[in-house]
Amino acid sequence: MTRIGGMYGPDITFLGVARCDLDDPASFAEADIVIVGAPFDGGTSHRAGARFGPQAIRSADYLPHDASRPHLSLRTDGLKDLRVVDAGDLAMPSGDTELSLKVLEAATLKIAAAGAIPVILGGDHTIAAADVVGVARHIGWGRVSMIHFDAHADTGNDQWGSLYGHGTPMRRLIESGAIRGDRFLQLGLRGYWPEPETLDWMKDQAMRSFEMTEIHHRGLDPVLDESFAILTEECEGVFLSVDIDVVDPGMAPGTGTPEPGGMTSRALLEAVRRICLELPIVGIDIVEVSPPYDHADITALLANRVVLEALSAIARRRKDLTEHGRITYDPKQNLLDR
Ligand SMILES: [Mn+2]
Repeated sequence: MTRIGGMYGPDITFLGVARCDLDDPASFAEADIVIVGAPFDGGTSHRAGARFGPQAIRSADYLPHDASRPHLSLRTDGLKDLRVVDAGDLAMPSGDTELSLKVLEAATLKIAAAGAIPVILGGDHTIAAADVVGVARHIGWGRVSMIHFDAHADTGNDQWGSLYGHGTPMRRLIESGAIRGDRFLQLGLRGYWPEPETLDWMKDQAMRSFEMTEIHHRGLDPVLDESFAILTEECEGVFLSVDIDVVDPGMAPGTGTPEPGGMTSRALLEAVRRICLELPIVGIDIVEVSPPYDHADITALLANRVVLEALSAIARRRKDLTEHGRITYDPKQNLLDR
């Protein structure tokens, strides 16, 4: 698993953060966050292209790539207050799913075992069947809970006969016991899939899935409050999986299976901020950004900001807990008074 840099394109890091090499433990031994690209799109059921996601997410920005981003609201710098390194892309040939998933699982296990949080840039959602497993092998089997943003449940039994694909990872995670069904939260589901038989299976697992229409009528914060209580019970940490197609295609067009009627980009960023502030995050993936279908980098920019929002909030959580023993951030306070 020698560092290959970019599997597609130049060897750049996320907004200029330092490089690391997963074969050289010293290069990430002190890291808080290890970013890694998973440029795999062999599991897409419709339009491919997410293999180009990691590079687009790393570079989508208009400021210098100087490894510094002071957050206007949180008053932390996620790239400086935390020790963030980028391992480059993993060698994940889209024609060999099993090999690709094996490589990714080994990588996230290595990162978690080093005491860092892996942040995986996808790739299609197939990769969740591996990146979460690597983290669960370290934290504890069934001891990691999941908060999953997506238009689709991704709980299919198989995809055209294949057990692995971007429509099936969540079923694999629950079947294996890596994540308990009753600690598996989904937000943003909508549209015309899956079929009732799969919804019955989800119910049997005691999953909690918030349809987009429930979020629309109840509001995001009550739904997050309800989710947080479940996520922290009998679990050591929380994995955050963000499929960019949870956001409305009008605000995230660059994706393989767009579904109208989604969240706004603002709502997603607010949710990611609260999750990373209030919960003990042990892993993050951001998937399904497909640059060939993007326009003006809209989708890649949003994914880049999801990563920054998460890191800024994790930095604020650590600072607040160290200095005050509790979260002191108040989103209603004016930025100049914080
Ligand atoms: Mn998905």
